[in-house]
Amino acid sequence: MKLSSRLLLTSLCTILCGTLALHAPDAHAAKKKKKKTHALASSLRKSASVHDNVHFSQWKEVDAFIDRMAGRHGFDKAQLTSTFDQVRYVAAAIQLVKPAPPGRPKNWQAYRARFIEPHRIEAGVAFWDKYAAELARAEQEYGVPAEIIVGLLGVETIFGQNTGSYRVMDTLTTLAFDYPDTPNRVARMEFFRSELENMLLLARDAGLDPFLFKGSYAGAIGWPQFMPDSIRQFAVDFDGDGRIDLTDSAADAIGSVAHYLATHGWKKNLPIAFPATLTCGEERHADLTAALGRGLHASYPLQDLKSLVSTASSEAPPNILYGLVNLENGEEPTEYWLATDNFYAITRYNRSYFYAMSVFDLGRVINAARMK
Ligand SMILES: [Ca+2]
Repeated sequence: MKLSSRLLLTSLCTILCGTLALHAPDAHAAKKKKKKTHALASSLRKSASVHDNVHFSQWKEVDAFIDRMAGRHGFDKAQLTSTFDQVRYVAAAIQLVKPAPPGRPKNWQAYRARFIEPHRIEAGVAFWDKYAAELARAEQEYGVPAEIIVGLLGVETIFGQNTGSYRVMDTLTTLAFDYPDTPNRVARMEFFRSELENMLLLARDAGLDPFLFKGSYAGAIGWPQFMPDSIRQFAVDFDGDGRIDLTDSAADAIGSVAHYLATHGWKKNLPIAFPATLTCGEERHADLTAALGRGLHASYPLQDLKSLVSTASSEAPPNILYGLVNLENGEEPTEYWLATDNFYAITRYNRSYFYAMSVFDLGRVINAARMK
């Protein structure tokens, strides 16, 4: 949802905990990491204090933004200036959007281990049991299976456990006007300004104080971590209480995720992905690279991929289109999958194969645990 980039979508806690978990088998490494985490927290605190005196309302670009909000949407300039007087600079957001240092190879199994783990699976079973009726109704209305909605809400926030505690006005304003110096800085600032605009419109339409909205360091809100623009466009009132609340209503979160996927290409009853085995040799390297580089959509008849990969599963229907997905595992062999447009619909939530596969996988694992 444009979530794409946001969609970092993971709270600071998830990231830190996930990183720690990766090092858990080695007590020494874990201890070292813990020290490092404390050092990071301490440096974030320090840099936060450096910026305690930031007054966004005095920034020229913020002033221009206020003018635009007044001209475009009829906001009162004095009122909006007073709103930006209360915005606090979030140094942690700046640190967390910086790209990871290069060098570490992609590793699907390590990524998977952060999300397909006992705590999340147990929480998923309880969530599914509690909201079985809402999940069934969402599946009925939007064609998105409960398994996928459950997998997605589990990956995003462990079913509402990690929705983020930053004031969205603070993080969005910080990122919109002081994004760090990266190659895509201009585009990212434009993105966050647009989300800030949507945040203010969302609050005004709901008759709420914009500072009441809490979210991740990147401004993603509630159980499904929707950005303000996605809330305005795709969130639904699924419990029928007359308002949309993605933070306190699991039903609204369930309906909104299903509606989002349905409007981003999800097709009812279409399968999602099938494991595949590479069968071609080095001589087909160029064809393999071309197939992997086709983009986030299914464009090959099954027959066309048969010279590159085989699928053990006889279930892959021959009459639909597929894309070829690779999940790299560091030094270990890469996993290959045949993906349908429903797999790619999940990437519209977050443009990452790892992300989409973890949603698919977590949903399946929770479903299996529930059947036991
Ligand atoms: Ca509602």
